[in-house]
Amino acid sequence: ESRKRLVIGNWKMHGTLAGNASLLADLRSGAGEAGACELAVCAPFPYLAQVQSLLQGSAVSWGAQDLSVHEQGAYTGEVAGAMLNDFSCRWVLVGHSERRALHGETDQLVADKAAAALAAGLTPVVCVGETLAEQEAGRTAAVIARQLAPVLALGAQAVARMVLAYEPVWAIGTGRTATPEQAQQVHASIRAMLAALGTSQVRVLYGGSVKASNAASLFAMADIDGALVGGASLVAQEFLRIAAA
Ligand code: G2H
Repeated sequence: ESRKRLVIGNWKMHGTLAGNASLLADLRSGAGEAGACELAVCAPFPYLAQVQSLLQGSAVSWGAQDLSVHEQGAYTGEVAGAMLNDFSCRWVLVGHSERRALHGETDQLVADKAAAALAAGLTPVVCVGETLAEQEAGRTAAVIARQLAPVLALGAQAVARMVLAYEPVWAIGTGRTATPEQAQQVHASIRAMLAALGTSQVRVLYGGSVKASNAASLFAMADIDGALVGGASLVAQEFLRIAAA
């Protein structure tokens, strides 16, 4: 009945073969401490084979940070969902604010990528969040609703197989975290949209400067089902402490 906690690390464009090997070994051996929480890492494409070989059979699952909306073809530089499947990815982030802001991804493209992920048998982690200017203008709820509209339009059956992540852009990598109450308010509004669709079991993660020191107070909120963790996921003990929270 209740939604299982989920903590996903987003390595972003960080890592080396040697550094990953020690991080992954520490996660592998420490993952037992995660308890009732599911744990996963989303690594850069070139490292997926390494992640697969070092995490296989452990309590930690893995995924990618983006995928192409296309199945295959003349799309230089793109990576298809089926390719992620070849490396046993379970998850794929879509619509991270850095993709939206730096790569011009639109709400519709993000929804199309979520659909492409589902078609490939992957679980999309659909990220939404408002900028500082939008928040200050009191437009948070409207922005989240606009970003989610084409995703929810995919229908209840599709949405039921997704994970959502709320990441206020002003809290990403800035050290500024939304207060638990601020985050909870947005999560509750997302939860209401999901309930209207009849998908109450979808997990909604919080992201934006989550650390071991603030994770417990965020996870205490009724509608926060876990976290999408950037910077703090690059340090094994910090990441494991977030999961333990
Ligand atoms: C938000 C988050 C991970 P950080 O982008 O997706 O990053 O925890 O570094 O703020």
